[in-house]
Amino acid sequence: MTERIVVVGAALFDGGRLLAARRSAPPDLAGRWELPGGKVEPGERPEGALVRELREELGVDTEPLAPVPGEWALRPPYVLHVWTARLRPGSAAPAPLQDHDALRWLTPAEVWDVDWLDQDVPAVRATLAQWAAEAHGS
Ligand code: DCM
Repeated sequence: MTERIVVVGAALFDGGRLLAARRSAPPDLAGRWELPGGKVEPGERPEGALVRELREELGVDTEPLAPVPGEWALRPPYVLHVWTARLRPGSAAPAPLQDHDALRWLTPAEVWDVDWLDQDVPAVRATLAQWAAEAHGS
């Protein structure tokens, strides 16, 4: 049996908005939007991978907050997990340094305005459910 490899995506929140990143590569994913992140390396914790990937791809300093319950299938052997995160005080603003060519901070009303990767859609939906629950104090 092939080992599964976790890709961790960030639900990065700032000022009540969620960051979406448009992929510039590979060609089959280019132009579609994702929760930015990447593969967890052997021996690495998912939240460590998240901080590393966001620094590499977006130049930001982030604090992981909590996992969003769920696991979503990507192309085998990859599966997608999501963690909420926020910018640490003093972090630079995110910039599309690697893998992306556009970024958007989405209000709750704007979340479905972007063309998310198919596999990110259920993950974004789960993130929104958690976001709504937090907003209502539960
Ligand atoms: N991926 C995805 N959704 C995300 C993040 C990544 O479907 N939110 C996929 C794209 C790649 C793989 O995971 O096939 C690894 O991502 P990366 O190339 O960013 O390391």
